[in-house]
Amino acid sequence: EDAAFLAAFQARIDAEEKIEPKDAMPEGYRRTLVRQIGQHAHSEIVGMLPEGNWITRAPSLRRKAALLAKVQDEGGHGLYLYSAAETLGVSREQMTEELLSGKAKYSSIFNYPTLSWADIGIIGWLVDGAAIMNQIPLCRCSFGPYARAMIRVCKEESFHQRQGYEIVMTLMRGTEAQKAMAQDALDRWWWPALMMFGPHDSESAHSEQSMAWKIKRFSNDALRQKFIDATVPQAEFLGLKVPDPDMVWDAGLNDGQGGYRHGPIDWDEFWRVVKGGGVMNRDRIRARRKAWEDGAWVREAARAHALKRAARKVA
Ligand code: FAQ
Repeated sequence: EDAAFLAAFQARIDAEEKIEPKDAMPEGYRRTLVRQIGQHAHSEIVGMLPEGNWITRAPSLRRKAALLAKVQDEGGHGLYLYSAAETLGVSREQMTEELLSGKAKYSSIFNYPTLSWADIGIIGWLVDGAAIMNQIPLCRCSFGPYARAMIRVCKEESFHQRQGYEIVMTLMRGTEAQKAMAQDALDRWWWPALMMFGPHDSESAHSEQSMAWKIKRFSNDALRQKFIDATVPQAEFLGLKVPDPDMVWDAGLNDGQGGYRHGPIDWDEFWRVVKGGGVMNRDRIRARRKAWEDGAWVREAARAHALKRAARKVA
């Protein structure tokens, strides 16, 4: 790739032009997008599992219907994202094999277990809340198919966030046991939710180049900070305590607008979970492998049908 090509490409990015699948693009740009969109798709699909675990145990028909719809939405998000990645010349089979072999990552958050009904409320509120914070800027990503997929995804995520918040609000209006269940769920999910935004900027291998290419619009730390500042007042409103003894309001943060300074994040835990050592990693991959193997006959039937149609056209 010569310097003139790279400069011309960067000029298109700087002019806020969208890059489309058939456009010439640097190999690194293509690779970064395949990696990020593929991992994002895997996260949506693996992300169906923790909440899917509670569909049969939802406390009412109304809760069950909403949870079922939410989990189905996540499946849809995964499919848009696999399709967006496929426009870059990678197949769904390849991406799935990379997930099952452990080569491709998915979000660390989905390696924690869902232990009580309150977890479903807390996941909607925090995990979908964090996902929205990260994905709204992706609607302006320089790669057209990814940016367009994110618009619908974000609308659906905001419904998910509200259904989660409403579950937590209901619990907080309930008995002491229900309030304790909500607090326990917040205690377990708070730190993993902060880890969703990725390592600190100083440790983030891809951020600088991804921001220059306008794949990412904000750094990991900037988005984490926005999430904390939006979420702490919501916890206060609910009557919940954020499990961070070091959290303080700092009037100097955010260019003097003020914000919440957080305590240290346990990055050893983060990397352990990312590398496969979380409580649920093996279970999640086992479930995905079973789904892939059980679906083999559908892929074979679709292939046979396509071949038959093609043969009929020739004849
Ligand atoms: N977990 O250099 P960076 C959802 C990896 S929301 C695991 O900072 P980058 C909705 C990273 O891949 C969750 N790995 O990387 C939902 C890289 O490793 P690599 C999904 C992580 O890409 C809600 C290495 O660390 N959302 O699913 C994590 O510039 C409820 C170095 O990191 C997205 O994927 C992590 N938390 O920034 C579904 C959003 N963080 O690839 C169901 C799109 C970092 O070199 C229920 N992705 N790593 O092997 C992004 O915005 C970015 O990829 C970041 C990471 C911000 C996640």
